[in-house]
Amino acid sequence: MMHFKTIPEDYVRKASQCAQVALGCSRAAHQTALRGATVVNPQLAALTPKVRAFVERSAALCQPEHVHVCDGSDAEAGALLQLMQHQGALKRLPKYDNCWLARTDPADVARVESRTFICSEQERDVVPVARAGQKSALGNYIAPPDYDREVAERFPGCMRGRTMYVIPFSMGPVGSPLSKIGVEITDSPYVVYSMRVMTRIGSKVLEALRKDESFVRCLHSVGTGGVQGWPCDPQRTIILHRPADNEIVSYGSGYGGNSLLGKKCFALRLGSVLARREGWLAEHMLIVGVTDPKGRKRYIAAAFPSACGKTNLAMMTPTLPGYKVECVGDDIAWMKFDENGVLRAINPENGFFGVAPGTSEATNPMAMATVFKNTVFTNVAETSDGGVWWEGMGKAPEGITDWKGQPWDPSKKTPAAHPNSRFCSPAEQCPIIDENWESAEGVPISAILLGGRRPSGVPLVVEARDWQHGVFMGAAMRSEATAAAEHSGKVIMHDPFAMRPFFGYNFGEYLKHWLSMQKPGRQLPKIFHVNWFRKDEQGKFLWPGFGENSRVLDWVLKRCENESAYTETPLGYVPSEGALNTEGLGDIDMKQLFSIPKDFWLQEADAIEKYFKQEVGEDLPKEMWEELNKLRKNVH
Ligand code: SAT
Ligand code: MN
Repeated sequence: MMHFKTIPEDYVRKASQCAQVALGCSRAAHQTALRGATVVNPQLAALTPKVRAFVERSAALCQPEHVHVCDGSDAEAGALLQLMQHQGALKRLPKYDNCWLARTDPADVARVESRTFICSEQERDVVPVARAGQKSALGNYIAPPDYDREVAERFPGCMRGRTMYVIPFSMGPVGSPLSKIGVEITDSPYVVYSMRVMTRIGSKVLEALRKDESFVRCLHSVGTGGVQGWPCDPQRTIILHRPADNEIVSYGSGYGGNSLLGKKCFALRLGSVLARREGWLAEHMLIVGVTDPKGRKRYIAAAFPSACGKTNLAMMTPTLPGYKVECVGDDIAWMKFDENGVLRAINPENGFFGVAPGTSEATNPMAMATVFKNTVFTNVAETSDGGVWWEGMGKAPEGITDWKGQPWDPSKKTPAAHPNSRFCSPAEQCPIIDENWESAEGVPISAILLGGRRPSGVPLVVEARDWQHGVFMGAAMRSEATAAAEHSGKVIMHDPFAMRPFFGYNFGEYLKHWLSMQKPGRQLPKIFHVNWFRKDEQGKFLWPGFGENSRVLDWVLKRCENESAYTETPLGYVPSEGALNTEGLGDIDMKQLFSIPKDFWLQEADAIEKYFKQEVGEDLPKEMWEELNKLRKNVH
């Protein structure tokens, strides 16, 4: 069932006649759909009836000139690149192997949370009761008639003169019991190419659909407007989710999470709803494998908000001797307890859509070894020899062109690369990609880290006393705003479980779902809160971070085996003196790094209380009040 109800019947009839022309056209016409490219496109007849119905209905609505079903082949990718070069959407970067630069419309540079909505019959399905009828910080509700109206106001005829691409994609390895399938329809070749990197697409997915017909319908159009090479419609951008019908509709933006609908829209917003229904967890978490000097390998999942160093931790080069870190994923984890009670995780993605600025040989050498082939860079700066540059990469060479395509003047203090500029690279290129990263059953998780950017008051690492306390730590997470969304300034925002922009349903219910994971026979991972970003009074970071974070992982993993000493504090367990290996680190003010200022924490408890009351109210599980009371009592 589709939800374009409010479109007048005669419109749909006319549109379908027109779409019939596109859909019924000959094989030869399909071959020319990529304008001059020699691509043999799978027949539309190869689509399952449900996919075909979705395609026909979308074509009727959007009226594209051509329909192209993506097979995922290299020839197809080559043709897309050729087409985008021709359109001025991509520029080759001759310094590297098969690397490309996209410059967006300056108004389309990040996720737009204020224009992102979840639709359901009842508002309370989406937003906690305390926010009924008001703006909520934990999700935007849209009623079904409004959803239909927003679609009807934007989509009719929006693909006129364009090719409509049909991308069958799998989140997770094709065929894994933990994986899910989607079909994204889009008029953006940039989206097709990026989806090819970020997910598994094409004929093998259609094949899997013949065995199990269910899929998430994703309809996307960049809309009409924008600048040369980057069509978009920032004034009317909207991102809509209808979990009950497995449907995502996005209009007006070509950027990241707004348009690559497998990522935040499917894997997190719809994913969290599916996970709750089916008894698993869809989380904004990286996954890493850590091997200790004794050769023991454990996996850790970690939730940090966007642009807080997930990619850096996921690809860390440990400074502690004898340690090895391998990467399973850098952004999203789908996790489920298996029949032995072990929590198993897959990375549903196939690539990295990482923040470029700050990435360097010093901070993330493995990312640097990953991104200079087969990569699309978006909104980074360009060097005169056809390479890329961004803030934090090292000394700026002469003759840089900034992300807007203008000669860059370093004295003007405007950044050369946009702070949310990104690389989009295949995960398999990462030199330390884990051997089990595509394992169908997922990797076993020993510990879960939670964290954010907290310049003051929050210690380097704290272990939760138990599962319930860990869930409270997640609920109480806060972090400084970053450039990944439209928020500005350095405000400290509540960001529970780093999921604030990604909840697909009522946050109170989400917490209950997490609490319900505790069942007899399950090996619950230990939960820790970490903060690499604490500063001293002069604004200098107290902890070196990056590869030195392996020292924290060392303590964490030893705690998982009860091998290292801890001290109880009002916040939870911290390393006892000497238990955190700081050998060779030089001058670190451990006292300040682990201090728990009473005034700060009383204020923090007040802020959490206010947030819980205002945003969640009656939907908050009572266990969270218990934990908040404990925190207050402990701090006093
Ligand atoms: O634009 S994305 O949502 O893909 C990136 C992020 O915010 O993590
Ligand atoms: Mn993310």
